[in-house]
Amino acid sequence: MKTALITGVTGQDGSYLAEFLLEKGYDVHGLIRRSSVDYRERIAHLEGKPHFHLHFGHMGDSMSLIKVVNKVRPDEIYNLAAQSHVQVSFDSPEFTADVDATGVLRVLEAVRAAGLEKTCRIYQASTSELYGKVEEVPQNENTPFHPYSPYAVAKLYGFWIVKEYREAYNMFCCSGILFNHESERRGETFVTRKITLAAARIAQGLQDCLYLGNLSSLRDWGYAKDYVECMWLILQNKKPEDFVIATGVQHSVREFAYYAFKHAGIELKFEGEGLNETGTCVAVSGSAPKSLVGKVLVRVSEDFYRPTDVVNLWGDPTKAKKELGWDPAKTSFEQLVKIMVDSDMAKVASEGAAAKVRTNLAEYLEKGVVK
Ligand code: NAP
Ligand code: F7E
Repeated sequence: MKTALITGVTGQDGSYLAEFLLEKGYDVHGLIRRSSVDYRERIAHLEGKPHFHLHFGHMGDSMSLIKVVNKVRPDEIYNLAAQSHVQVSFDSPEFTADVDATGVLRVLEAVRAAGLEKTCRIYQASTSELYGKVEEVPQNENTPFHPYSPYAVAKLYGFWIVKEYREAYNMFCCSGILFNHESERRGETFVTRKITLAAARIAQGLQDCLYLGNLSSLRDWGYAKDYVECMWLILQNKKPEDFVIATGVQHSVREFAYYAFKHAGIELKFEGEGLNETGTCVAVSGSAPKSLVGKVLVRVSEDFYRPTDVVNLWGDPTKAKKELGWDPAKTSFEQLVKIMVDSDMAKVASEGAAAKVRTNLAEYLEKGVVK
């Protein structure tokens, strides 16, 4: 039985990866940080399983990482822990650098301190944000990096330190350069989940309007459940190498909103430009209230614009397809939107009025202010 350690196990990807590795017969260990509230919703269903174990630690604390790596002595480490929100990285740049950049170094050094550098394989959660202010479209493993946020700059250090340890110490450590991947478990302040939750709340009369930032921003969105398989495949490869993981299909934030609302029974028409663009309901179907017709349901707010925004991400997954046999077309964009909207329609229906309170809190958190 192989042993894996996942940092960031409570996150979107960590929870899917833990499920995936347990199904493969791994002994799975996860790193969690202490919090004043017990927020382990995404892994609650795994707790108590005989091959699932949790350890306290923090990416900013070398001693805790050394202790956990030494105790678990993993065959594989998946380093997924990060301050992963790009907007938040402008508000907390130093913390982001400590966790997302130096944190990677701490994990690599913990492996060396435990004397596991010859046996332990390490996956680093790298990101398409490295391409930032893109110099080529679509982006592949040879596209130059141009990071465009404190988050991306921190992740660039992570990418290079992994490469450096691979070359300097002959360690099997690799980066997956993953493009955006979403799911029903996505954090509520990332744009896709913010949209699917709002579509569900508006369709059920619990929210009046959705405020977004740059509607023209383009992303290559995949399904997180498909992407964790690739993390594993990267570590099963013969040679330690870096891979772009993407679907090869690009859509705008506006298109994501259009399809999400449509699936919730609300047909939107977008008009205007920039801050004056609006999305108006022109028809309804299913159980969506007829009173929505004619109402502006999507507006643009400057609050959600970023100091520098990455606007043209589009990945080329050819290498992963050829060398790892990974299928980038397993879940289509339309299926992804459907999975997320269906899940949020059910969640909002079960939460009722409480869903309204959560809307406000999520918006304030993203703006960096809690009123
Ligand atoms: P996520 O849902 O935000 O999860 C982040 C995880 O990191 C959570 O478990 C969080 O713990 C943990 N964490 C944060 N700071 C920590 C610290 N100081 N010490 C210990 N744990 C800490 O992110 P995700 O979407 O699953 O993404 C996983 C990784 O892939 C991240 O590194 C992200 O930057 C990267 N990535 C994501 C995407 C994407 O589209 N999802 C694309 C490319 C790369 P708490 O639950 O306690 O907060
Ligand atoms: O923004 C625009 C926003 O926050 C996507 C992380 O997982 O993927 C994620 O980072 C786009 C940006 O994700 C709103 O300006 C418009 O252009 O969903 P997001 P992200 O910044 O792409 C990468 C690959 C990671 O590595 C990260 O960890 O959407 N946008 N209006 C908005 N974004 C948000 N959040 N909220 C809005 O209202």
